[in-house]
Amino acid sequence: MKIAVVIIPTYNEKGNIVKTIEALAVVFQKIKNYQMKVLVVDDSSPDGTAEVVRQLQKKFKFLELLVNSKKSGLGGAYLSGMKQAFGKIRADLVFEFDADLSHDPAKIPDFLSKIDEGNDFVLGSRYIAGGSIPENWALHRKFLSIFGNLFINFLMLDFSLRDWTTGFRAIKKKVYLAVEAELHSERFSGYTFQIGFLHKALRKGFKIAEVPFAFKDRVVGKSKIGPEYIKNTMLYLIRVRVKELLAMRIIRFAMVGAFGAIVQLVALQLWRIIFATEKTFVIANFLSIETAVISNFIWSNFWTFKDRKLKASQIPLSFITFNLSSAGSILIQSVIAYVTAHTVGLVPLFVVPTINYTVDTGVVSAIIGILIGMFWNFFAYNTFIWKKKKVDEKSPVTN
Ligand SMILES: Nc1nc2c(ncn2[C@@H]2O[C@H](COP(=O)(O)OP(=O)(O)OP(=O)(O)O)[C@@H](O)[C@H]2O)c(=O)[nH]1
Ligand SMILES: [Mg+2]
Repeated sequence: MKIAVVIIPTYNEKGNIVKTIEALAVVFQKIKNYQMKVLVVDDSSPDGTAEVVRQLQKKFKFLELLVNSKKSGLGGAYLSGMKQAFGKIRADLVFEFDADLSHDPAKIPDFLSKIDEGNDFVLGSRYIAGGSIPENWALHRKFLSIFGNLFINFLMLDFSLRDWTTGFRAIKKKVYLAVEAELHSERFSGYTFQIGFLHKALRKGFKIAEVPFAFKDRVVGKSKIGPEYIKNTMLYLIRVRVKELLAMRIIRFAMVGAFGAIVQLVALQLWRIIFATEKTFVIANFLSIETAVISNFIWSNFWTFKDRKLKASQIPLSFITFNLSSAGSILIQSVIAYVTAHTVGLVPLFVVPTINYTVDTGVVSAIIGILIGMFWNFFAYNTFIWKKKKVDEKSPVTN
């Protein structure tokens, strides 16, 4: 029979742990297709939680205890607990479960069903139909909880999961094995462990499902969660998101392009100091474009296409091609501007009310021109300048 271990990290939960274990025992009796166990991971709680658990072990044979000599936060407790559960206890599956009765043990069979349906990871969710947060929570706490999770949905551009921060979870061994190897290299202090673990599992393509449950407020004992939790979770997510976006060539390309536009504007002001007259303005304009082109070329070579960096000997010819490609982009934009001006002309489309700004076909044609010009450039860079290396097909790119 498959073994499922409910891991309960505890720190000063003397007043809760008995009720929690008893409630789990009741649910375990109804589960027939898994051998259920509990592993309490206590960080030597000063209140003597471990001693209470030792007493309970006499009554409940499914109960195991792991005592860590020092407090290492929620992440540390779960890592040591999972190591023991998947190792010595030979679990196929673990649950993450709080000691404070916030998580409804009666939902455990629903998690198991989801696992049996082929999911690798199941989240107890407060934000899907059937789930809830305590009604008595203060408005600001409800607001933070709901919008915090919505914010994560938008940040990740992923709406398939609604409760990213839940601490009620079921995790298959293969997810643990895949994620754990990476967890050690990053210092997941305390509660960041939860969001980090989920994010990595998601990126590795595991099947993740949600089960609704009604979160209950702890009645006894103190919450260990502080305001730094929200900060750390958000910082972690923003950091990985920026990293993920910058790993995309097209994003780096767009950023270099946007920076080039700024370079061009600033350069124009500078060149105009030298070429100030109406006649020489053309020179200032040309030089500002060339300044931006040089900046774009350097950034593209050392950042956007850093994995296909040019050899010194290739640079002169590539730079000429780069200039031709940029000229092509300007040509495309000019043609689109010319064609729209001579067909539809400057037709007002709508007025932005508060600032009384008229959007006309000229603006639209400029935007379309820039976009097509960008597509052309990206295509040209990839095809003529920073060509995909032949060896890429055999060995993966390392940047
Ligand atoms: N072993 C161990 N357990 C911890 C540690 N920090 C928290 N826990 C346990 O982790 C579980 C969740 O902690 P809570 O403080 O209840 O945090 P929460 O449930 O997210 O927040 P609340 O809504 O305040 O209950 C509880 O069972 C805690 O006892 C720790 O450093 N070590
Ligand atoms: Mg709690």
